[in-house]
Amino acid sequence: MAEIVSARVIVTCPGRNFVTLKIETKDGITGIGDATLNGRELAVAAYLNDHVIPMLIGRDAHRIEDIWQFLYKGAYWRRGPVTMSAIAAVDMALWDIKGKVAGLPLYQLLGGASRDGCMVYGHANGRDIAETVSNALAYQEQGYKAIRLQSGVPGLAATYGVSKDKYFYEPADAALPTESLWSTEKYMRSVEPLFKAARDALGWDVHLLHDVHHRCTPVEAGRLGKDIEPYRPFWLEDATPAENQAGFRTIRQHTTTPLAVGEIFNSIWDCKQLIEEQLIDYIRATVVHAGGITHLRRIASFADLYQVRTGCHGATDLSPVCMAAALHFGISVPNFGVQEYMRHSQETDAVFPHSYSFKDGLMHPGDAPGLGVEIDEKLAATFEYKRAYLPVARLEDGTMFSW
Ligand code: GCO
Ligand code: MG
Repeated sequence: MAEIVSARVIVTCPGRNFVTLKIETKDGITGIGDATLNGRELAVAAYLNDHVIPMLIGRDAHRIEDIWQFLYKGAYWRRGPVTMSAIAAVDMALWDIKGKVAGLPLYQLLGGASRDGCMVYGHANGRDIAETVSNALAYQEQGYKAIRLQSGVPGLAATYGVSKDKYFYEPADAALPTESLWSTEKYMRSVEPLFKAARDALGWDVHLLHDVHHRCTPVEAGRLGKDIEPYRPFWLEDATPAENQAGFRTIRQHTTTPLAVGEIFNSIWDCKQLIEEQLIDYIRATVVHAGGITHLRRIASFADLYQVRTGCHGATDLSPVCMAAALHFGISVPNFGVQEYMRHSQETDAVFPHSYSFKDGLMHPGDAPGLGVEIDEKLAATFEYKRAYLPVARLEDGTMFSW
């Protein structure tokens, strides 16, 4: 028995907001979990503080599955990003504790390494194709084997994925949502030339990815996938919103470009049909938003039956705690595909010292016991929470659209 004697929520903003749960056992062993839900951070903090922490005290930290089931079934209100992020934070912290008690890095408890490291993809973006391609070349020089390409669209003032800063793309940039204008027609004309220019400059020995960020209809996505097929993309991400899972049938009928989806999914039920009907190739659900390591492993096992591989979301709003958890998960599951790696700012890395590392395009979680990441609480306390929202998009006639 490793009795839980305390649990608390730490909110910090080292350049951006993060919510972290820290659980402590009677023997003084601590574990941490990421609970960050971009733009809705304090809802998860309140869910944990007001409704989860009182139920954790006195429980056995080793009973990870039982606590997961207790929090999921016991809430009566199932699923949803707030609930599932809170459960994920508890789950990560408990796996961290179990690893520390065992004296083993978490991936050893998950079956050991299935590969040398996790292939990650970096973000190359620019105001135009030339700038994006030159950034992509810089990633290639740093050893990245997979690179995501996002470029400004001629005729649109701003678009998803194009940063104001060369290295760090941080979309949650204002205390109230900024608005941008969107045109699918202008966008669709810009993607094929981007891939052509990238293949010409980078060659064929590097994986190229692209994120549509939910902005096409299924038939538009089918056309887009077909347009870039000659450049053999690794994946087309979030081609259309996925609430209607059957919508992906249309995309599949029109293109062999591999499809990835799921960064906003919270549960295996959000991707059941997509996986079962083999409508996607990569599932992007994450440790923090999809119920922790316990639930993400369930999703991965299910996906493996249908030759769907993992491709976890790894933007800057997922903290280094989530990144560590994703790498332990990724290095151990049989059907790993790729891991997104956007890199955190130096301030964030200082608040969350960690053992994971990047080398030759792969990342390794390191061999520190547990997750291999800690939180420097003193430093964290110097960065006060600052409300920050993601932008919204409207069509050129003012109609509200998907961002
Ligand atoms: C990605 C994502 C992010 C999200 C962001 C929202 O593929 O990395 O689409 O950029 O928009 O994480 O919080
Ligand atoms: Mg995305």
